[in-house]
Amino acid sequence: MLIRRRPSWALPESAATPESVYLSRRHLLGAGIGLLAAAGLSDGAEAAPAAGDPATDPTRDLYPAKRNPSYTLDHPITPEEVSGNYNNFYEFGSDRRNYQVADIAERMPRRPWTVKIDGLVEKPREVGIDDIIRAMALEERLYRHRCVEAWSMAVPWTGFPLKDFVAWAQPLSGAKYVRFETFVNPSVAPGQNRFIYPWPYIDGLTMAEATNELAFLVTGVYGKPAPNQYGAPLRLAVPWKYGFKSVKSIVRVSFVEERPVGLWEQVQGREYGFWANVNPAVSHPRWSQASERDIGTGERRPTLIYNGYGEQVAGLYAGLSGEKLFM
Ligand SMILES: Nc1nc2c(c(=O)[nH]1)N[C@H]1C(S)=C(S)[C@@H](COP(=O)(O)O)O[C@H]1N2
Ligand SMILES: [Mo]
Repeated sequence: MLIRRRPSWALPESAATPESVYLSRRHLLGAGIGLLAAAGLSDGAEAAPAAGDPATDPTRDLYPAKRNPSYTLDHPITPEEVSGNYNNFYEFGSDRRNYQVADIAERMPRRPWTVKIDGLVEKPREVGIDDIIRAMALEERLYRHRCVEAWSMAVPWTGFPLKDFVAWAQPLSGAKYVRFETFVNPSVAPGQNRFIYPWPYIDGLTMAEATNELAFLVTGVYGKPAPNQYGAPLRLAVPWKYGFKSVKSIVRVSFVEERPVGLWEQVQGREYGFWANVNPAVSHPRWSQASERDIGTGERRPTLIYNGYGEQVAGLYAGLSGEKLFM
């Protein structure tokens, strides 16, 4: 079982490291270009990357948010230069390393950005992302993340509980699932020109899962607005499930009666199901899920049931034994 509610003095040193230490050389260079652009010293060539620069995020005054001490870790936070260069975000390509995804994602404009709230709700509407973020109380949580490909990381997300957003959206009683949808814009997301994938990226949760205290909507990471590769300006974090459930760059949240079929379930339903809860005892058809490689430390460690969050979420699945809960 994951050690929770540790006193703050027991946090690993990296958890208390100021943001400046996380800034990689590349990020410092990026900031320099941003300053030049702001001062009018550069030509138009720099304009495109600046559109995706989190340093210009209109909500940056809200960071860093206060850390919620209920969510801690028993191993070190993954350094930003590692997690920010190891990103599954197929809209921007499938080569997650060497800043392939990060560099392409940086071209995505962060504003204007709206989120459509529709389906079984009191009043369907389309809301500007800044209005949503400012309506919510931001907090920081240290969460583990376990990809179905057997790698893991631990990151300080900033955001707000999904259940607060659900309450704000005012779903009707007939709503059984929440469906999340990513933007479609092949002109900035070259992966969306690959027609083997049924864009947009979608996935979903039951209402009970969405209103569990662990389900989190992320707006920032490492104490600042999230860089695009993490799924700015709004992504999910459902840490007890395999990473593909954590939909990035959300533009639409729908409350529905029917179970959504996610992109990966559509592509390969035999390997990726709706529930996708982490379980070391249930292998992927092509590999074991018994252990995972920590991308920060490089260590291999045993995978935990519900990724260590069983105490909070196991009760959600009582009485669902007929379902494929772990794939
Ligand atoms: N829209 C979208 N969301 C996505 C993905 C994606 O390709 N597109 N990949 C998923 C997978 S497989 C993982 S492991 C996580 C990766 O999040 P990270 O880059 O913050 O580690 O995002 C998830 N959300
Ligand atoms: Mo993943």
